[in-house]
Amino acid sequence: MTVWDPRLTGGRAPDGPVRLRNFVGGGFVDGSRTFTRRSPVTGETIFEVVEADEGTVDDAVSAARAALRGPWGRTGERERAELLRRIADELERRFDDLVTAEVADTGKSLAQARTLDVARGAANFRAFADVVATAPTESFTTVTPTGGRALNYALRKPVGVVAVIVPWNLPLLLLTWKVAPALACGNAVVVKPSEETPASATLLAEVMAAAGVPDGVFNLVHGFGPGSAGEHLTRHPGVDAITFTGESATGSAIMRAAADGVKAVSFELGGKNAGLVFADADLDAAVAGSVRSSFTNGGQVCLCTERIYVQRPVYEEFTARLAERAGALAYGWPTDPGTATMPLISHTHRDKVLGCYDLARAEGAEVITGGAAPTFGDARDGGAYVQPTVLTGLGPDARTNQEEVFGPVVHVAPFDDEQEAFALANGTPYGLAATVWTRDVGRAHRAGAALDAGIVWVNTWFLRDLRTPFGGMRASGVGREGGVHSLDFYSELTNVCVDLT
Ligand code: NAD
Ligand code: 6OD
Repeated sequence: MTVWDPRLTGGRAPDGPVRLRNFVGGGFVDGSRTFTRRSPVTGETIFEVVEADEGTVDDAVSAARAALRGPWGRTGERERAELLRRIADELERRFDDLVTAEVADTGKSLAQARTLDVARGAANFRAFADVVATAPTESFTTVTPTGGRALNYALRKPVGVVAVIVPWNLPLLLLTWKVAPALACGNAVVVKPSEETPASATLLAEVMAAAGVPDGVFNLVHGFGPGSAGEHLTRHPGVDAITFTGESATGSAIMRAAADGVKAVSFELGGKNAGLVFADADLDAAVAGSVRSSFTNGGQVCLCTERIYVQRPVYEEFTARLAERAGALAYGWPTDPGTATMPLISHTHRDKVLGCYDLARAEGAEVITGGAAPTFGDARDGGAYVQPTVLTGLGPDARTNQEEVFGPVVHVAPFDDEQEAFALANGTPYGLAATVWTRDVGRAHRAGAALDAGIVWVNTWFLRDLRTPFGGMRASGVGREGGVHSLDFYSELTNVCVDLT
């Protein structure tokens, strides 16, 4: 794949759109049907992507099944851990190309693509190499009815062909977060990246081939969800398990498709995450942390806080300081050092987010900063930018405080005591992440117990240890991945019971 440098081209592909193809059975395959992808920075068409039809998806699943029947199906944990480390090495060798692809796909800053997205790609492979090489399995000695002894031990086996379906917000990070443990456990994968972000996944296929991943173990199909590659994959009888990150409504559709084949599912879904700022908090840290938690990646992280509740004595000061910092976030080209904002992923998503700003106003919100689309006077006016926005004045049941926006917007409201704060945080159908700012260590632990969220961060946000359980409760997901929890999803366990008498 040709990678081009947005620093030299102002976000445009120099020789017209780059063609991205599917990767099946160890090689790239073309096709007759294509779709295009526009740059979120300028609106230029930058990629022409070959859409996988039903036949291509079928070929990918067959290639994966064939790989499982071959030598790959007989590899041990240590051999697979070595392969994962070689993938991480190769990913680091292609680091700059992957950064370029990620920036082209999403419009995020080069600095973020380097330090978060692509760095985590390599880290994911190394982390699961360590996990699989060291994870113990259970064993028990059991007394038999005749007073003898039996030995029980659990064997981990691959689940089989795993479909990996991921969204557009952190494309390489989220894809490798699932591919790494799937391969660590000896599965073969068919991955479908978002139609919005096809480039870094295509480069990952090159990385896999160069690292020596056997043909058919990693397959890539491009396309959309319903009626396209996503649905063909989830309904395919040769797929054994589906791991999915994306919207809660899409999770429901995939669960229905998975029901027919009784396929295992792991879902990381949407959120409407709360931040709680107590009066005893370090306010400088709470303001800086809340700017990160609300506006990182243009607010397009499932873990972002879209609702902040602040204890009344510090509510006015916190809100004013947050709004000032949000209004001062630096616009710039993705390649400029210091760029702190980014376009939304697409013009469609920009229109949805601007619609949410209008809804908030219609519900009676006060817009403290932002609330519209910026203008630049250059090619970025063709892009998908919106202003970082801080709102106040709405009750907890307003749609603005209940529905995920997935953009750079946060609503701030006051509370009086801890019980009220915990109830407000828990007051949506979601349960992904919560962030608490306090100096009271007892309260920190009470928050961990009281908040209905898969992750509770105290005095920090998005601090990740890849060995920990990650996922959401209620409408935010099904199951947990991370560390040995990933091994649990990506393996089948056979308990072997041997009577030693
Ligand atoms: P989305 O659900 O629209 O799409 C995600 C993926 O699913 C894409 O590859 C898409 O093509 C595919 N898809 C869509 N419909 C499908 C169908 N019927 N069958 C099979 N595949 C289908 O999500 P998005 O807009 O790409 O991403 C944003 C959403 O993802 C937000 O809701 C966000 O909160 C969520 N998200 C959650 C996490 C998490 O870890 N909990 C992480 C990142 C993003
Ligand atoms: O850090 C991770 O492992 C992870 N899955 C992050 C998800 C971010 C959501 O946008």
